[in-house]
Amino acid sequence: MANSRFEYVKSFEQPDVLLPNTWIVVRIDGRGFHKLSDHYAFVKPNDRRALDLMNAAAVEVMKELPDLCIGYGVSDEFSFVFHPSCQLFERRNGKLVTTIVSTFTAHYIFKWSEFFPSTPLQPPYLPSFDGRAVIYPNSRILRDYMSWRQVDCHINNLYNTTFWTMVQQGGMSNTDAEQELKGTVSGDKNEILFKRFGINYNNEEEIYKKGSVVYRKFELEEPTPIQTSVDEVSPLTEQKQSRSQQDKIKKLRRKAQVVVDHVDIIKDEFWERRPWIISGNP
Ligand code: DGT
Ligand code: MG
Ligand code: MG
Ligand code: MG
Ligand code: MG
Repeated sequence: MANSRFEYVKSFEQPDVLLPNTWIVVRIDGRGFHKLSDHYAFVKPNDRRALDLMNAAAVEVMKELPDLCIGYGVSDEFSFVFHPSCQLFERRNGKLVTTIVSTFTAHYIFKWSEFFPSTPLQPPYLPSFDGRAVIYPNSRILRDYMSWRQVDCHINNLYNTTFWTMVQQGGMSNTDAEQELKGTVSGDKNEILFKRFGINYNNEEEIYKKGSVVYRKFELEEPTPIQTSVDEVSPLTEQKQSRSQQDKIKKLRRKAQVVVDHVDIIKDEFWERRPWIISGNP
């Protein structure tokens, strides 16, 4: 194999290593899920089976990749976060993204029948996902990224809930409902839901309002104030960590239970109660 006259082609491969000591977020998104959700008759605006299936696939991804510290999912997308200390695949962009995308897709398809027992998958409506990696230089910005996705979830869900209530319960046409909602703010939508349909948006299910967070659970007595700079000062300590220390941490992470929560990740409390997510230890 070595040193054949063809081997020069190897030099065409370009490096795609992501910057060291940065948070890596791989966000995947279902391809053409608008059509797919129609074909399999997903409940509008939220299909609990579809969301539970996304979460089940995400849990498997977290279990297979102990370097991941948290994931966040809404609709047909999921964001997976690697800690700045992550060295998986020498931090190669292509390797990280394709591994996440294919592992997620494999589990999504494998588990489909568990969540949709009477609706078998059928080509050409087979689920597939695209993915991209983005790096963030510190935990503040990483948290702003997570907050961005959760705010998006809230805004879209309030809109979709109001829209589909006007159509399904109010008998309005899609066009009329869309027209009436144009230019409205959150308060207006809450009022339409409450005054016209007796629905208090606050009582809607948390999974729809907040999306889904997946992370490893370690017991903790009480909240610990976050050191915002912990991930900025860690590279030296990371380098000093011995091989056996790193292996020990990996083992702990592998053993830990992966849980799914539907909670606020914008405020400090979530992160203060689970300091290991930002510290990466364990
Ligand atoms: P893309 O991502 O550019 O390939 O195109 P889509 O069609 O996947 O569009 P995207 O990702 O912007 O929007 C997600 C679509 O998936 C959206 O049309 C609604 C659909 N979807 C996701 N979750 C649910 C659900 O729980 N129920 C229903 N009925 N539809 C859903
Ligand atoms: Mg997309
Ligand atoms: Mg999509
Ligand atoms: Mg999407
Ligand atoms: Mg190989």
